Amino acid sequence: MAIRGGLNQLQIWQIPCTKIQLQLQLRTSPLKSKGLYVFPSTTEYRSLCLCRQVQTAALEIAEKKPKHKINDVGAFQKLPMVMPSVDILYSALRKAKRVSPTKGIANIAKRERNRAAKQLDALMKELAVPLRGYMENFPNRKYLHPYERSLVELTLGDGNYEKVLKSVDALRKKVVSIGKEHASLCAKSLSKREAEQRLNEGMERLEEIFNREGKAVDDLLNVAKILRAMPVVDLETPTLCLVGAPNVGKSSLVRVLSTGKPEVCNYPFTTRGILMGHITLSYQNFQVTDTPGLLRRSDEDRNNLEKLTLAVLSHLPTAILFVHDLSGECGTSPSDQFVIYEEIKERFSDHLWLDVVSKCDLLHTSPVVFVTEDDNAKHLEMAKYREMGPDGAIRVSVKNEEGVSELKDRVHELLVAQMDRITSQSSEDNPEVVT
Ligand SMILES: Nc1nc2c(ncn2[C@@H]2O[C@H](COP(=O)(O)OP(=O)(O)OP(=O)(O)O)[C@@H](O)[C@H]2O)c(=O)[nH]1
Ligand SMILES: [Mg+2]
Repeated sequence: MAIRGGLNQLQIWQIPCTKIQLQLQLRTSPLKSKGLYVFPSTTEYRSLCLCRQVQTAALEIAEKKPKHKINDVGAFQKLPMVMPSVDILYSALRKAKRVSPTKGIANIAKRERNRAAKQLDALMKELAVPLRGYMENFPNRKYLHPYERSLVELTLGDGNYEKVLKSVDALRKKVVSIGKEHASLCAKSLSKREAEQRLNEGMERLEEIFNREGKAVDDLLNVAKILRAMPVVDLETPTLCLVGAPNVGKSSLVRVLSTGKPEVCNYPFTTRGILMGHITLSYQNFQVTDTPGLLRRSDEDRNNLEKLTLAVLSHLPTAILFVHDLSGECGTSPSDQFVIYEEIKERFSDHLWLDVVSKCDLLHTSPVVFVTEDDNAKHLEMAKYREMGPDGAIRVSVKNEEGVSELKDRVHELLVAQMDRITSQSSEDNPEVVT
């Protein structure tokens, strides 16, 4: 928009420039009475130079405005509907064949070549216009909200979004160039028969290229489907994000706390994406997100599921409910969970935080003996963690409902505090809105 604004300003500034130039020409030119265009003399260039300066100044003003606004979340819900490539092709062929020649051409050959050129032109446009629409309406990844930018990268694979859009644009360009080439051949035909032949050739070539490369459009349709299915997040609504190692019971807790019904299974990485649930407490709405589990490893070794979790924590204003499983059931030792916990806590120290020790029904009966336990981790804090979890952690079981009611109360308090944060943040961002 800023670029367009800049161009408009330039155009406005150019009007006096052209007028000055023309007036000078009319005053000085010996040819003025003949109404011929005369190139301005050197002195007259001064006015042009003046205009250039003005233009530059105008451009600078325009450039000071940000060229693109980083969008809020929700871009995926605004993606255009993509038609399957076969539908585009058949609809285009049907419409093109219905195009009739310009009225009033008596000569048969002329009428036929007019019809052929018009039909090919129509086919080319019917194929290219939807593709151009997609190119214009699928957002550039760099102007997406950082959270959605990460989703594009992590769910589609790095660079795939751009790759698909590029293929669609390449197809559009081919359609335009082939369509124009054949429409022009039709227009040059010398007989009715030749015009018909050229028309058939052109249609066949366009059909062939669309059949061969239309997969790009179908890929784009899939991309849109995947992105549209991403959970909708409202940045103004407080969000609770459940984090922890795989298989510790995060999804089970999401089911207990919210409307979200994520899959629960006894194996790691059951949760393979970001899932949203909602809670209504005292007439207030809150969001809950379930995330894939995090393992003890460096960022370079993390899989895309773990990266999704980190993207949520990095880019969304969430409160964290960190889930610790000390029962030895989940597959990640308590000492490894402690390391993950310390790392995440340090990294996201500005987030509101609550700790939960899950599966406490198992803790009474089964002592924690875990084969991958680190023998060197004997210091007090670790020993305490293995017994109790972090200080202040709530012990919960979704099996016998122990601690669930306390957890709900604490989650409510946490989300109310998160709401206060969001409100004060938005009043800092828009001081004039506060009365
Ligand atoms: N005994 C007992 N088992 C539980 C409890 N909570 C969850 N489980 C079991 O733990 C296993 C993992 O639970 P999930 O909720 O899928 O764990 P998760 O952390 O979401 O797992 P991922 O999505 O794979 O990271 C399932 O078999 C659950 O039935 C609990 O309070 N007590
Ligand atoms: Mg899960």
